[in-house]
Amino acid sequence: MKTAEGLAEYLDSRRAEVEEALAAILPAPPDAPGVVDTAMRYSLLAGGKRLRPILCLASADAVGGMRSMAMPAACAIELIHTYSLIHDDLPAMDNDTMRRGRPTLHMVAGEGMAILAGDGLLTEAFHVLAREPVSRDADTAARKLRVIETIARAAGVVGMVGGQAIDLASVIPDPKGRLLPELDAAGLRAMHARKTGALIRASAVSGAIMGSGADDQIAAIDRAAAEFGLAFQIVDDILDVEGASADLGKTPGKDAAAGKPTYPALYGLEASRALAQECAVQAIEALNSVGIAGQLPALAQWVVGRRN
Ligand code: GRG
Repeated sequence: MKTAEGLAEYLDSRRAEVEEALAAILPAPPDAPGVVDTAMRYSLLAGGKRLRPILCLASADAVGGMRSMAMPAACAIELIHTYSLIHDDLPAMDNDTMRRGRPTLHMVAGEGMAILAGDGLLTEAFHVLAREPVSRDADTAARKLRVIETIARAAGVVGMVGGQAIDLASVIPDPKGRLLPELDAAGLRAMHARKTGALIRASAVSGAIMGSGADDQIAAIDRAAAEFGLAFQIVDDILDVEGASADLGKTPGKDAAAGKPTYPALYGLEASRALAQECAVQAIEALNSVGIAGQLPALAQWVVGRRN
């Protein structure tokens, strides 16, 4: 495994590449009307950890592939992730006012434009996946198609949209009008596997596919990413309890205030931390089983220690 410093440098380099690619990926005016273009870029280019695209690139690296082949998928997933955050923040969903350290898009552009910016980002993601990498090679075309299927499944009702629907329906008022979580531990895990886990898995799997990974490598990366995604979510729940707004770039304490089922609410903070660490161990074991070392296992451990 690389040192912590090695991972930090790796994250910085990949993040810089992703920022550069994202800045160039959307159609610009006059092709796109300026008003929706501005709204899309406001949210897309507002920072963010870029965890999903980095995971995609790291997976291409892990199977010995070319990162440039995975960059379109990495960007497409960040477009989809950004759309999900814009829509999640809307008054009809989480009704949040801060995201990525700035006012949410609907606060500055209005709800209608925020909905359209989200729609635009989601659609452009599939435009990018169909278009890039530009190649006449039949094997590359087959891999692109497999990635489109993987990402569409993860983003849709089988994955993220389905998870969001379960989440939206998961808080019920009791007779005294208090909000009670409707999900037990298994239900919570299944909801997160769809809502945040599916896109994280698709990020890693898409990188491994575009990096020309072998099937056993892709399967192991998928198993590891499922654990990684759960660890990410548990830590997100912990940070929502412990985190400061300045670190998170969003409003902390919202889950508890909304009566939402969370890992700390179900297990307590200490057990939640142990659960996240166990997920990282499982992820690393899955990668070890096919001989994958380097940045991917280091990333799995990093996600457990993250502070934002
Ligand atoms: C609206 C269809 C639809 C889906 C929304 C992913 C999602 C579903 C909502 C996000 C709600 C949320 C805050 C979930 C916790 C985990 C999560 C996805 C956090 C945000 O991702 P980060 O931490 O954010 O990677 P950055 O800004 O760093 O990209």
